[in-house]
Amino acid sequence: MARTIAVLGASGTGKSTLVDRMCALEGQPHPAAAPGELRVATFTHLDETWQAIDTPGSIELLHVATDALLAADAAVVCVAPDAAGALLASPYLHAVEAAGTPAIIFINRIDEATDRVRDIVAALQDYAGQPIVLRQVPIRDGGQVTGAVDLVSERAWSYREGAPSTLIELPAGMLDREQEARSALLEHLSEFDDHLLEELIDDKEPPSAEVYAICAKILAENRAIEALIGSAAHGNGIVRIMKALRHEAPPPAALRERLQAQASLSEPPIAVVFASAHRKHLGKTLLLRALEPLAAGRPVGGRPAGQLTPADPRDSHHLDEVPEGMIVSAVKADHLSAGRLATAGELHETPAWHRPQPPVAYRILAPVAERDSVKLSGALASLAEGDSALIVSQDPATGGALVGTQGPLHLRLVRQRLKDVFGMEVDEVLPAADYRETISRSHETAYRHKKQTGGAGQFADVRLVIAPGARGSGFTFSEVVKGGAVPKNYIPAVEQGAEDAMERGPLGFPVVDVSVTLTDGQAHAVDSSDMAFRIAGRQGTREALKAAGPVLLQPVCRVAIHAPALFTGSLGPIISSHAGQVLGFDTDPDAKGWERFEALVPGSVLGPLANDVRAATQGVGWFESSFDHYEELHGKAADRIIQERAKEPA
Ligand SMILES: Nc1nc2c(ncn2[C@@H]2O[C@H](COP(=O)(O)OP(=O)(O)OP(=O)(O)O)[C@@H](O)[C@H]2O)c(=O)[nH]1
Ligand SMILES: [Mg+2]
Repeated sequence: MARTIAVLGASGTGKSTLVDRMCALEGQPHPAAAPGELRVATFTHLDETWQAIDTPGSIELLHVATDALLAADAAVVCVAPDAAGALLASPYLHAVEAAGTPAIIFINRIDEATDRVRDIVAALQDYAGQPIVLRQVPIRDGGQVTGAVDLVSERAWSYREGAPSTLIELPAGMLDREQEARSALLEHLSEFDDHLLEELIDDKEPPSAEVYAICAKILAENRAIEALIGSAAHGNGIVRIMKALRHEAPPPAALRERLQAQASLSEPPIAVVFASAHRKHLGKTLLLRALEPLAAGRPVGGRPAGQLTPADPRDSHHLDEVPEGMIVSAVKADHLSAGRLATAGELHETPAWHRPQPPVAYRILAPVAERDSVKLSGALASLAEGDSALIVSQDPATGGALVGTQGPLHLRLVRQRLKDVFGMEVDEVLPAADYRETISRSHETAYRHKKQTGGAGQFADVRLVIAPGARGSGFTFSEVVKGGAVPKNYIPAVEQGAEDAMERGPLGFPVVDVSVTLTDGQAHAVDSSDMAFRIAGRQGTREALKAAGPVLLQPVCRVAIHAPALFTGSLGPIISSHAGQVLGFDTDPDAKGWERFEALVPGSVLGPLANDVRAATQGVGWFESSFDHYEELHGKAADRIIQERAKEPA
């Protein structure tokens, strides 16, 4: 039974180094990571098989970290050894909490620590729903951390470069500090265990075995997060964290039950498909984790799971049977896709916590080479299959391929994959905001369409009144024609013509909130036709629109910015600088230590706003936006948009 850990945390906190070191404990080689993708490293430790999923740290790739959580029995959250770094750890603490994954915090780079470990833990606690219990304290010599004391066993260890630590006497002068930290740990733990509480009240020393058992229980039940310290680069604290995982990480059955409950499945899933990559020459390769033994030919989600090989891309030997807990890659499994839970017979959606944040940046992509234009949407669709945060659609205004990403780094990765896998280079364009136009006053117009070319002529005559409608009313049409001046059967054609004119108004944008009334007209017994009346309706409406004081409408969006509470104060001025209106803020129910800040902003500023929010929140803030209403835009800003639009082809 192979257990799996997901290693996540902010960029540069040493996740990859930690995974490499874990593999190195028993001298096992590890595969290299592809940029932006998760890496599965398999290694043994004391006769047990482990799989570590190394994830990229950029906040724009948070969705890759949550993919890993789909397949993880436990998570290791790597954090920097300074209290200020807690902020950057917060998205990962929230992700782990939402997923319900038992977690251990690894305070890495302890060789560089300047802050006290308890201050780091206190800072992290601001963002963690569960209590964080510190299991080790550093031994310092001068400014340097030279080892760690285990607060359960009360043993002191001296670090050695790239080698397991050696047991030493607890340094003189450390006893008080160690005792204080141990009391804090026991007090924390006693909240979860009545027997321990009684022992503490009676002033009895609890045996280490009992304390270890409580630690294992609270991790498995996900009631607290333990914090360990170490230095991945120097190989310190690696054995210690493996020891904690070995004793405390739950078996795959716990993940199976958790996913079943979260996704409300009537039977337990037998596998989870948590990632996919499109590889040149190989096609779609999926990573799936067996949550039950998969005997040869056993269907996964209705059909056999294709050709299975070990997760390590360098090992291509074919697997007939897959033991419980093992991660494998599957090729030629066309019925499967990433982000699915499989029972034997069916495929199901993953739980809600696995949904990525909405895109923060939109671009229209166009292939550089003409011949690629038909291939682009297919290529993007297959990339989106393995990238839950890549949202692909068609730009309604231009028909181009509109991609929504988590930011510039994510977009760059998408472009790189288009190039590497599909050999396609693309240009990117910022999509225009979705402007509209309307009219500011009523106008009456008469229009006669008359043509005499050769045989049959064309004749239609209409009198139209157009008037501004209420905001949100769109286009309405009515008629008050008396005495059949325009025969009934031609009236739908006039309406159609008027509607045609709404597609692009005199300012160049779709027209909304206008009512058109047909009041009178004339028909000709021979030359009138639906087509003639449609043309008259269209041209008449166009002329009327021009004369009715057209005004530009800009979309106004409601945004909910999610950011650490610390930064909420700086969001108000940002909203004002974009001509937005603050609606208010509240604590974020899904993210401890964060707030949800609501505002109305013009749709045209969503792009710059995304950058400003990132810049003001050390990169971790994000927002959701939805269209709210249209409002009139006048003056220079409007003129500029209208002039830009006039340059584009109709
Ligand atoms: N001093 C010190 N440096 C470390 C330690 N662990 C990792 N590093 C260094 O920190 C840098 C980043 O380490 P990585 O392991 O690549 O960090 P990561 O978390 O995988 O980063 P991303 O994959 O970019 O998210 C490397 O130069 C490491 O050598 C440590 O314990 N002490
Ligand atoms: Mg890394």
